Amino acid sequence: ERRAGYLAFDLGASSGRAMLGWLEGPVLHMAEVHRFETSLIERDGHLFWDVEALEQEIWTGLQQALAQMPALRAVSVDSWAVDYVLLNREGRPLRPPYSYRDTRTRPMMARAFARVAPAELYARTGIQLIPINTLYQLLADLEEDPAVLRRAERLLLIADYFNHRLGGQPVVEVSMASTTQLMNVHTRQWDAELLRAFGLDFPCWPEIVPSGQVIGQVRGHPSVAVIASCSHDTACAVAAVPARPGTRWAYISLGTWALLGVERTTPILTDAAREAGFTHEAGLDGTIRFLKNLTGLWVLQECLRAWRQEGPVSWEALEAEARAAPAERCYLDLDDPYFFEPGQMPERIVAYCRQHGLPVPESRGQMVRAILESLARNFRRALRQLEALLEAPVDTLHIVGGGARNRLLCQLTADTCEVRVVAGPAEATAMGNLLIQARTLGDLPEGYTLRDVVARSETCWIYEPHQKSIPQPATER
Ligand code: LRH
Repeated sequence: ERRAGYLAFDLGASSGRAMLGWLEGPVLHMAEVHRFETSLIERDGHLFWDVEALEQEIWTGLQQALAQMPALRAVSVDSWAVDYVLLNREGRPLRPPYSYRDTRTRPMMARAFARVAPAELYARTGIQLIPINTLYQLLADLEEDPAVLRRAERLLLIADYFNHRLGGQPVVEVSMASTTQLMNVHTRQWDAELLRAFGLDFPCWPEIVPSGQVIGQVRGHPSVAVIASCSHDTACAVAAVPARPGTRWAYISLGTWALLGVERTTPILTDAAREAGFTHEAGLDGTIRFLKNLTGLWVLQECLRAWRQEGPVSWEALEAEARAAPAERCYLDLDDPYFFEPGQMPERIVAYCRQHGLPVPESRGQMVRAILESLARNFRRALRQLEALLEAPVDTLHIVGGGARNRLLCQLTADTCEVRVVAGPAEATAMGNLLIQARTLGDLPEGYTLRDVVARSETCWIYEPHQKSIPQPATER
């Protein structure tokens, strides 16, 4: 039996987890108590999330957590951004929520810009103009099924919806709200003028609450608080970057997506920032996550998924093969919409190479190498753009999230970007979620910030550019 602690549900695009966390002095301990798939449903050519199944998994995870820790103090859900659930008066979904990978939003950016110029939209929201944003999804709803928006009592984003199902108020936490592209970057409230301009001024918009707020108690377990930590997974991950004061640091939160940027207190709402595709998402404590959304491990994950359908695949063996493969043979533009949809990824890569006159990877190892090198090159481009916008160089690049475990990618990133990489924690999102809960309840030890606790709790690894030796630990434990 464990002492009192917190439960984080971290919902990612391919899997969800329930992580228990508890503090011993300034050290956070964690244990995974439940893991499940976050499966997409394909119906009539469209992609939806199975929120009923996910909710079942969440209640199962809660039971497992309570069995191990009866004195559980709080729970909080974080998830990917932009997708939403429309609720009826009884609080049930009016339909399963669409996935942002659904193609229905493709024509919607052009439609939006006919009403509000991109420069104006960016000036108001600070959000990168990409088709996955809630705004463009809602415009698709308006065209296809306007009645559904009129009937909706409430719109909640994915993590906020599950916090509500657990017993929390039906609110949207600010880091998540910012990703809709309908929140004003200055006031951090819904932008009423934009809602009107797009014909989206329905009564379904919930209150926006700050990060780290108690929003209720778990149904059936009144001693367990429901906390809106940061509902947006990337905001939790950035909150848990173990950055040291005095360094000029940037981060990549590296999972299915790669979110590369810095933490700031003031926006950079220039044409240059908009044209370079930088976004201003809301972070913990009023910070701004000035970052760029890049394709992360998605293409690799899809290759692995395809290969695993043919038989068992060992990542260690693949990584070794990729290390041994010839360098810099082929660059894939992983942000090309061509790679955006799921399915047949290895075949699509081959077709892409043929189409672009690139040497076709001859083995899985070569394909992995091409993907990782292409990622590192995209990181370099984004990092140089970022440094130009900041008018200052970055000296430390933190890689957090699952990608921090990918040693070859960390080294290629250090080499290609010519920057020191500090890799870890791989569990940044869950750590951020858990520590925001702890802080909300006043449980962080005196004199320690959230980031201090992360740095004490995890061993991170340093990759210097072109280093030949094995990575060194960067720890303060
Ligand atoms: C990463 C993430 C990212 C969003 C995308 C939809 O999981 O939340 O920050 O842009 O998913």
